[in-house]
Amino acid sequence: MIKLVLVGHTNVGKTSLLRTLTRDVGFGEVSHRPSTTRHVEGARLSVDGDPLLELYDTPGLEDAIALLDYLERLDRPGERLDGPARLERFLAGSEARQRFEQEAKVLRQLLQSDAGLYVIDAREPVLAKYRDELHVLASCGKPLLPVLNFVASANQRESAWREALARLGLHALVKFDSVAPPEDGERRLYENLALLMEDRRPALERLIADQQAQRGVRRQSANRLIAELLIDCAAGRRSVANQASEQAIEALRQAVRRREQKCVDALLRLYAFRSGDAAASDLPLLDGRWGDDLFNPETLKQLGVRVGGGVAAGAAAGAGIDILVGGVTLGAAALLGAIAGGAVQTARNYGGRLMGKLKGQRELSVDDAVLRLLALRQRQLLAALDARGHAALEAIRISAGDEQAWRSGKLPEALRKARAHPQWSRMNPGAKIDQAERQEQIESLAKHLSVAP
Ligand SMILES: Nc1nc2c(ncn2[C@@H]2O[C@H](COP(=O)(O)OP(=O)(O)OP(=O)(O)O)[C@@H](O)[C@H]2O)c(=O)[nH]1
Ligand SMILES: [Mg+2]
Repeated sequence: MIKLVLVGHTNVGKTSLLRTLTRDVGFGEVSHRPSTTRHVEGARLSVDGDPLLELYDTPGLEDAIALLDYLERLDRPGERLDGPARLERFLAGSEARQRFEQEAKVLRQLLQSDAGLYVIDAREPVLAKYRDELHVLASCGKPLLPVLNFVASANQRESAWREALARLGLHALVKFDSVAPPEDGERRLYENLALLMEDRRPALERLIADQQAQRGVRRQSANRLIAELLIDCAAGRRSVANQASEQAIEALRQAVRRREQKCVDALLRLYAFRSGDAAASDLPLLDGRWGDDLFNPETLKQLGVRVGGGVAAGAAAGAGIDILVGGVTLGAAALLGAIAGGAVQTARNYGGRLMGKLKGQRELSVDDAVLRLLALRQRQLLAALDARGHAALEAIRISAGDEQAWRSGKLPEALRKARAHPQWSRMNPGAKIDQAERQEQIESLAKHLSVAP
């Protein structure tokens, strides 16, 4: 097992980095105030039940200049101690329990570890206190890998830090913003560690491979969750008398809203984020919920979703479809599936006889435009979760991607099929969600979702 310790000045984001590396939003305490972490605390990463890596968070260093002064005066006349020997003397003395108590905790932990990650706030100038800090840490005789945090910030000073670190003999360095981590950030971090600890390379490579695999599995599961949402909504129906009441329309809308929320919650859980983490003001995702209503025509407009399509075509063919405002369609049962799916020809072939039989029995269903909107929103949420570090405290920010295919292109075949299979929707009474054909369509739609348009 590899023991790794996160060290550095106070408030540079050590606890934040640990949260992101362990995907644990609940680890320790993170705050903009200095000296938040007061004790050493660890977390463990395992692969297939084998513990591979232990990560330790430590209190931030505050007074390294005074500590370095003190250490340099520990040598007795005629004596020249090396770094670890001098630290040993320091840790055995009384100052390690008094004035330098916090610093002693950090140094003890580093001495017990295989390597240290020296976390840097890249926005800071390279001050004397940081150089002294590095000097003290380096005297532990353990490999140190500097990690530049806050590199997503506009006023970061990467080159100044690179130069200063090189002068101290530290040439390897990784950039890792723990709030917006780069996609290959963890891989690069562990690869750099493997260069510093050749004998630990196999374990580190296993960790890298496992994290890559997990990322793939997470994306796959996410696409399946979205596919299932879309199938449920495409197949969702509410039977009504010939005239749809406001109440029935609202009931269908509510069912769809609830179904979408279930998908949002499941995605947040899958990515190990809490819905509370998403609390914020002016964002589409409020408190883990979408603020813009799914059935507000303005929402469709904002996302550039085409309204009309299959349903309008059906209506033009005179097949007894009424388009109601706000994303709900009223049509004859059975016909609805075929028409909403765009198969106008099929609808015509039902002929007068069948139409007569269905008289008085009509159903509400959800418009294509709403399906498009659902797909776009969940895909945007997924992209945001994929790029989010577990140290992020701000609300999840959604940015609109291009996604022209979902805005106005042809909808995937699976959704057209689902239109004709009300029993595929969890939102309908008597749903048969275990049907093999439903599963097949969900898989095919998930695959469609996984290839970026
Ligand atoms: N924007 C941004 N903020 C960060 C990043 N890393 C940490 N923060 C913020 O910086 C502040 C300090 O983070 P902590 O993780 O508590 O820092 P620490 O080094 O553990 O601090 P102490 O325990 O007090 O020594 C918090 O407000 C974090 O949200 C980052 O990469 N980007
Ligand atoms: Mg901390």
